[in-house]
Order: sequence, then C-alpha cells, then structure tokens
Amino acid sequence: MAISTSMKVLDKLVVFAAIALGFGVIGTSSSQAASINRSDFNADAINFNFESTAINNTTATDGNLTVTNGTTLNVGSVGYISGKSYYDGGDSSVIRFDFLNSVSAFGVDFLANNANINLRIFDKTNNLIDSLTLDWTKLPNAGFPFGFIGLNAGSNLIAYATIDTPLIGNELYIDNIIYQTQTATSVPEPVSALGLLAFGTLGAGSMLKRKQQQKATVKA
Ligand SMILES: [Ca+2]
Ligand SMILES: [Ca+2]
Repeated sequence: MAISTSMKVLDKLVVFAAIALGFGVIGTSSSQAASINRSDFNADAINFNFESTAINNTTATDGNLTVTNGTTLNVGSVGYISGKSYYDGGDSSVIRFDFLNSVSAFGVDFLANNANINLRIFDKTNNLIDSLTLDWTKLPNAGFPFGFIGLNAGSNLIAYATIDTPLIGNELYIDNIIYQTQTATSVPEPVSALGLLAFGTLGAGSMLKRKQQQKATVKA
C-alpha cells in the first residue's frame, strides 16, 4: 500500500519534471532567438540563389534546404532579387523552408507587395522558436518594398521556417537564402584536460597494481 502510493507520487514528480524541463527548453530557445543581418552570418554560411533550379519548379533544393509552396520564376533584377527567384504563387500559400539538418540562423531577401513581411522559425517538434515581422512602410521601394529578413536561434534548432505577408495574390518573391549551423568552437578547458590526464594516470596506476597482485597470486 505504502509502496504503491509512493510510486504514484514518483510518477507525478516525473511528469512535473518533464513539463518543467519542456517549458525550460522552449523558453531558452525563444529568449536566445534574435533578428540577424546578412553581414552577421559566418563567412562559411551557405547561400542559395535559385539559379540551379528550373523555371516553374515548385520545389527548389540544395540537398539540405528544400523550398516549397511556390514557383521558381525569372523576374530579373528588382531590389535584392536577381535572376531566378521564388514566387509564392499569387495565392494564399505560405512559402516554407525545410532543413534536413537543423540550422542555427536563417535569412532571405524578399520583394513584397505593400504588406508587412513575417518570418517564423520552428524546431523539429513544431514549436515556434521565434517570429519576426518587418513594417513595409519603413522599407525602400514603396509599391514593391524589398529587404532582408533573418532570425538567429542561437543553436541548431531551426528545422523549418515560413515567410508570408497578410495579402493574398501577387505578394511575395524571395531570393538569396542564407543559412548556417553553429559550429562547436569551444576547446576542452585546461582544468578538465588535466582532470582527464589525472584520471588516466590513476587508471593506469590501478591497472599496474592489479597486474602486480595477479603476479603475486600466481607466485603463491
Ligand atoms: Ca536569384
Ligand atoms: Ca502567401
């Protein structure tokens, strides 16, 4: 009786701990996310400009990134858009970017109709990490304002992203996608390296001791 009651309490504690942990992770990723400029991406960030995609293709991919829910078109150079770009299709579709391997930061150039531009980044369990909306009235080229929009999650959490405006039809072209993963730049600290060395020495020492004991046993 007592055991089953304490088991039930334990079960509840585990559930509470799991919920607390889940909220903690979402909270951290949200607070870490921030807008990012193209110039703030790493030198080795990957660029995708749609030039390798066939005109009228609804899917554009570089292997890791796949863009869907629109069409590849050649509209020439307007703002930052040049050569082939990707158009949302003149309907209510929302352009989506899926990453095979999650990335830490993502951004894209856009050419939009007169409407605010919204970028959202999600993790692989469909949690919204962050959302960024740009005010079109503060962008150049009234009529079809253009600019760059990007979000930095701080770590490799971005599994997919979406870009859209509140308009339906003739609303959004994108080009020059840039994304990066956060590379592990940390090196082992001297203290932990020393600790490992000490552990290794201890291990070797006790092995030697064991061998000596074994020898002693054989002799006896
Ligand atoms: Ca292009
Ligand atoms: Ca749309």
